[in-house]
Amino acid sequence: MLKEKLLLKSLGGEITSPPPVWLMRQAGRYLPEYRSTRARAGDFLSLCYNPELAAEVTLQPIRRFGFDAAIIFADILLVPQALGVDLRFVEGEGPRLSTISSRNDLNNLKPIDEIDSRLSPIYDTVRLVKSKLPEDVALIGFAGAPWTVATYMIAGRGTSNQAPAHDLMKNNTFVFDLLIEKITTATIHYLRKQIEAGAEVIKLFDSWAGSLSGQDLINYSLKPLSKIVSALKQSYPDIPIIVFPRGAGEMYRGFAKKTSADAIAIDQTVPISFMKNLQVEACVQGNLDPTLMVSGGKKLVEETKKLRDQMSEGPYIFNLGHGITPDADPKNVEIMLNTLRS
Ligand code: 1CP
Repeated sequence: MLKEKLLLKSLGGEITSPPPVWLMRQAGRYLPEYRSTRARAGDFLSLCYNPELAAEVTLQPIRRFGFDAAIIFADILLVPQALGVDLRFVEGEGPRLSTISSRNDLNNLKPIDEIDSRLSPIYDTVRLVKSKLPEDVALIGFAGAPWTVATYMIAGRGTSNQAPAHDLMKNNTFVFDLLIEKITTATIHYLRKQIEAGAEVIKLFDSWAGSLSGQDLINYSLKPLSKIVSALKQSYPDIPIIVFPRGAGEMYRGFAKKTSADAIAIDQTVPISFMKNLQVEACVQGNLDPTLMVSGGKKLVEETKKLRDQMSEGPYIFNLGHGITPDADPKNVEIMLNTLRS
């Protein structure tokens, strides 16, 4: 008989004790086994496009820690690359992309029906992981949200304030809107394929939502996310979706409902009392401070217990407020898990 997947229960609105737990960036440089597989692959992108090795690093944190979910090893910037953008990762610096600023740049992007020639290894990774995953562990597929992906396509790199994207939005709204539309369509296609390959949950990362305010947040975070959720729900009504408009602050309220997402992921700047209130509209995920995975100690145990206890009256998924960092200590992950599950 199939064991029940804790993550799917919470996403379905059930209250579970303990709550399901996984970590953003759970496959990553804080794990020696990841560093070793990445070295075998050569570089980060080669690892993403190698289904055997990408499946291996996806499964590493499951074997070591017994998380309730695995998240496919890939990156949000693979979609721009599939659309024809040049992409490389500079060691110690981050991503570098060819930029989009004009109608002509947009016209040079590939049509949606050509993106799978680049993305098909990711679907193979999904299939491979699915075939090897313990039966009580859920498989999460993901993509970047259109606004966040656009910030990288416009600036050509990660930026602290997303100024180039804001400039294009103001000075050439026509091109900006078309870019958002193009990414939205590509993302729907990409996520459908992940689901067909075996993804059981989808997460949408709007990592830079916090730099949008007022009507811009509605137009460029909420609306594209709603469009993606609604397209996926139309074809796959039973696949739960987690949205993460990081840094949305007060605007987290109503976000799950307005996008029709099943769960809302919350960053570490939001107080627990506010998070609790969101459990009436959806399942809530978050929001332990990732720095506690570096510093550990009494505070890690206290904050873990606080989240577990205070969030226990509604559907909840334990996670960090953002990705685990390369300087995190795997021992602290174990301390957190023992605290949560004791
Ligand atoms: O050196 C390395 O090995 C590369 C580090 C790394 C990793 C492990 C990058 C480069 N991406 C990833 C994997 C990754 N990225 C996953 C895999 C699944 C997991 O969580 O284990 C996921 C979900 C992402 C998503 C992602 N990539 C986001 C959204 C989430 C977030 O962190 O806000 C973003 C913004 C990216 C872009 C990106 N990829 C990598 C870097 C260094 C960055 C940030 C660039 C920047 O803004 O400077």
